Amino acid sequence: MRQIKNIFILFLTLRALAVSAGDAQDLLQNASNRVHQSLDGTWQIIVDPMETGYYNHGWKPKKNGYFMDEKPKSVSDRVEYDFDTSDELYVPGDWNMQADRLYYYEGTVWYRRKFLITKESEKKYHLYFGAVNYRSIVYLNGELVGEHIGGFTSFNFDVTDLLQEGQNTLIVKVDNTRDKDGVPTINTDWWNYGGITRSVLLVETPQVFVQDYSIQLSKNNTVEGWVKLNNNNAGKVEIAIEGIGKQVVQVKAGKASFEFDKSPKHWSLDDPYLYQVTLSCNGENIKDEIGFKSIAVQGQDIMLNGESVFLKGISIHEEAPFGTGRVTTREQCKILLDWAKELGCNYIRLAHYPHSETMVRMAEKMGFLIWSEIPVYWTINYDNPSTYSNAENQLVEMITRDKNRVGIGLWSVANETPVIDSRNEFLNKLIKKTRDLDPTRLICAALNTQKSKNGKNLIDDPLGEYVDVIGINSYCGWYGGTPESCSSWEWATKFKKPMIMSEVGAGALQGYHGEENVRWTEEYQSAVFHSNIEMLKNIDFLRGVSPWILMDFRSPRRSLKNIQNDFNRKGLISEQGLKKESFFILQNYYNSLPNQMKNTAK
Ligand code: GCB
Repeated sequence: MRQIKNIFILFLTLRALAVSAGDAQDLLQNASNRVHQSLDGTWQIIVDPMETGYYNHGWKPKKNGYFMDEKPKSVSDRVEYDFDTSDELYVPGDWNMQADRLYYYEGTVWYRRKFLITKESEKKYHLYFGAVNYRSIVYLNGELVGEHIGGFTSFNFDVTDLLQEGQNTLIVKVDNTRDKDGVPTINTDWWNYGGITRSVLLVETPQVFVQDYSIQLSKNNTVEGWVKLNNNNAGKVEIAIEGIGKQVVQVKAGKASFEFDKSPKHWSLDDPYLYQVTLSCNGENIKDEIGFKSIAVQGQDIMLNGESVFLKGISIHEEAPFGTGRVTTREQCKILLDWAKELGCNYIRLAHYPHSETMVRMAEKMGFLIWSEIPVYWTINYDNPSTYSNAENQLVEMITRDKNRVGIGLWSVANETPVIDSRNEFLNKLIKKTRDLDPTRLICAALNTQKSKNGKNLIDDPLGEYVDVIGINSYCGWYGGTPESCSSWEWATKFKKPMIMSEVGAGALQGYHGEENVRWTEEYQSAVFHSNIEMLKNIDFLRGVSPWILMDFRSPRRSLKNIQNDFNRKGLISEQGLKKESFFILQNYYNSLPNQMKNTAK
């Protein structure tokens, strides 16, 4: 009897371990191209500013919080919430734009989605979230699945054991409360859109499956890569690249490398060629489109496929056209990227956090080189080790998801951060981590400058030593100096490295006209662009520009009534899609420049 009891206790312990909450598991590579059920659509929601669904009156976590999705068992039973009769929100989407009462809301919203499944015993099931801002706790059928922090990266959980045949109830607690120790911190110049902002998928794989893979150009101009199976499993993976070849890789202890001894056609800005790739393992066929390029720095040049390039770019927030909040559809990505093409860009800076996989994939297919960054922005807490872990985790998640995206040329670790020891150390560590994870791309950060004694803008931030490419944000004519003064601004650098002017710009209300010296007019913005372009022409180590910004975007810091109305107005295009004069000024500048630069490297 005692033995049976012990076995029972052991069983309970093992079960508890198996379903215990944890951080998200290793990212499932290329989730949306695997067999899946979409959980997008209408979800039931409960807005919970007091965290009543989570804590009791003594602020202790409840055992029977909203995640239990309880129903009264009799008419006299007391259950003070009911998802069935509650409001609804669409997923993917931010909540701010879907309900007036949630416009400025920061706090917790509980999301519930019921779904049916026919469970197959030989399959594994993974719950995949494209992004949830900012903190999420996930429950399936009343059990805790896991948690995730960070608003712009993808994560997933293995839910095979918790999934039930037939009906399942998925509940996600989403909390976008700003946090001084968070990444980003409480202070940003963008809207803190809350919610399940990207798609949710229930992905099915075999028991032994391809967790992750990397396929890219080797130093010898061949195709090389590795493939990783879940849980250090062994197995065979067939890798087929149309036009290159096919091979079966025997994976012994989780991970195996491979090489195709053939030189692929290169992806380039003018011909963004992608190969059709299929990875097959235990009956699963994963389709991908992968391109091959080389990118390096030589002196003050950025070398793409061995040739020096000038990056004609624009900064973009993940903000949907027509004032509708976060980008959630392919069509919205297409509108933004078509505008960038029309502007004459060959490069985009996806600010200030990782954008969706859809955006990155579409951009590389259209021939844009991409700068992708994590929200280490302004004054995050550089002294707090857990802030560091959070930033590093977001970096790892960004690189893990996008390492096969040939369009990505630059990983940025930070934007406009103060030059202090703790920050130098923090960012240095992030740079080292980036290099370990991906030695094939360039590392950069957007920095500020200071005036030197002779009045030049001096690039001397100690971080310049560690990055490959120096990004500089400079707002001559807006935050300092008159528009006319910019053309005579001179630049000097302590580093023999390429520089990208990662931001430059001025605000204007589309359709507001007046004299050049009148703030907020299109004429003022145009004057700033004209004189800054003259300034840029004189910086001999300049290898790229991404002015701020393609389209006006929502920011709670921008409250000037009738002009800003909660929008940062530095867009070249209004949020309603109307182009300002400065769009055409930049377009003229870009049209006058070739993609290729004379190679000035010594
Ligand atoms: C900056 C920031 C960007 C802001 C911009 C502005 O330097 O990097 O996030 O939105 O200035 O408009 O002030």
